[in-house]
Formats: sequence, C-alpha cells, structure tokens
Amino acid sequence: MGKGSIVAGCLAPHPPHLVYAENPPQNEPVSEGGWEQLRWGYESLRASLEKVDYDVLVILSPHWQTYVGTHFIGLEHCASKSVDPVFPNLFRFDYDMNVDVELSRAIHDEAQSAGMAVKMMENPDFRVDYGTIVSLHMTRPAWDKPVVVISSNRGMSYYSSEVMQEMMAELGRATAKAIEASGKKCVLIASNSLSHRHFTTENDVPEDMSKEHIESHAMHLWDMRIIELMRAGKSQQILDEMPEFCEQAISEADGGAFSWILNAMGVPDHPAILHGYGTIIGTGNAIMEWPCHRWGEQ
Ligand code: 2X7
Ligand code: FE2
Repeated sequence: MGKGSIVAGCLAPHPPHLVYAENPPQNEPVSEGGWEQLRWGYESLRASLEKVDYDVLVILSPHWQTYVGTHFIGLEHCASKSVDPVFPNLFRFDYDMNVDVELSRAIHDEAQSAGMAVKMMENPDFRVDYGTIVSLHMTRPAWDKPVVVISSNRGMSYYSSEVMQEMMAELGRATAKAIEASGKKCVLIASNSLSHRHFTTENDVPEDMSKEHIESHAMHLWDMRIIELMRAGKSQQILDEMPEFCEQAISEADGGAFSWILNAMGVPDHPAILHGYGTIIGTGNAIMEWPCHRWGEQ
C-alpha cells in the first residue's frame, strides 16, 4: 500500500441559506435563489475538485460541539432529517451519508496516542449537525464519497483561544499522520464563516439580496486581511493572529476548524485559491482551496 495524502484542503462555509438558495431535492423549503456569488464560488470549487483524484472527505464543523474531548462519528451510515434550529424555515434536509469508520478510528487513535481526549460516537440515533451537511452538500452534492466527521471541541469557550490552538495543532498533526498511514487520498474541509457578526432580524423574503451586506466595516477589514493572508500563503501568520481574529471578528474559526486544517496541511506557505467571497445575514464567507496535490510538482 502506498502512502496516503491530503490532496486538497478547503474552507467551505455552511450557512444553510446556500442550500436553501440551491433548491436541491433533499431540502423541503423552496427559494427564488440568492447568494449567487457564493454559490458560483462553490461551483468553481467543485469544478476544481473534479480534476482531483480522492477517496474520502474529512470535515470538522463548529456546529457539532463537544465539551469533553474531540469526537468522531463511528457509524457506517447516517441518514435522517436535519432541521436548522435557528432557520427551520430555510433548512429541512434529508441527508444520507456513508462514513469511513476505519479512517475515523485511525485519526481517533493517533490523537489519543498524542494525549488528546477523544471518543468514537456510536449512538445510532445521533443527528448530524447542519454545518457538516451544508458544507458537504455544497462541496459534493452527489454524496458519493465516504466521509469522516470530526466534532468541534470547544477549547476556546471552555479554556482560551491559546488552548484551542494547541489542541487543533495536535489534532491536525494526528489527522495528517493517520491519513498518511491509511494509504487514502483525502480532501479536508474546514466548515466555517470568517467574520461572524450577523443581523438579528430576518427579512420577509430571506433571499432578498438588496438587504445583504457585511455587518460592519471592521468585519470587512478582518475578512479581507485573512483572505489576503491565505492567498499569500501566510498560514503561520494566520495562526499567530487567530486569537485576535476570533475575538474581534467573533469569527467562527473559534470552533477550531481553520486552525486544524492549516496544521493538518503542515502550515503551508503555498497560496490558497479564492473561489468566492460573500456575506450571509451580515457574516463574511470565503470559499478557499489549498491544492496540496500540486505542491510536490513545484
Ligand atoms: O451557521 C451559520 C453561519 N455560520 C453563518 C451565517 C448564517 C447562518 O448560519
Ligand atoms: Fe455556523
């Protein structure tokens, strides 16, 4: 068996508005569209990933929150209806996914050997969070690849941003090590928005784009700064600025996904590709790709 590898990393945000606007058959509510710039960004990411050979999608979502350790779905098959607790009017989605439990367990075991608190989630009634579902659907709507789903240990809210960063660095290294030993080619997904200050009221027509804009100038400046750092390959600087970013932009990177993916890719100094940027109820969302499969060729 050859060595496994991370063939691409993606920042793939998960506001349920994106699925609502796409009108896939799995989602009950029907829309007139909206958030096209972001949806075209996802189209561009999908076209780029079409050219990449991979076996598994590995995702970490801030909406599966665990306070005692990092958890991994340990069920071969998960299917149910997911209803967004905040936006039940937009997202009532029938999901059906296959899990690569072998790889989940391998990452779990690696993380455990590194001293982390971890758990395989084997409750058959477990409902997968909407963040995981939206990012997976927008990245690969065919749902034809197995997935590994990792929880967001709330190290930042329970301890501090520094503790969250340390834990995600460890989890990132464990993820990379387990993938290498597995012989599998993996696409990693960090499912989070950038700035995360949002509006507190909803318009009568949620997809009315005349009402959509960034929540404040300060949030715009943070989003642009982080995007430029990703485009410049300055991953270490992003990690260094993560505590301020999380605090000042109330960033959803507080869930650890962004720090995890950068560490899993070895804190790359290669540039990321920007596929799209847009706001959703005032939050900032970037769709990015780190094309790791190309880096060996350079
Ligand atoms: O989960 C989300 C989000 N992160 C951003 C905006 C809107 C809704 O849901
Ligand atoms: Fe979210």
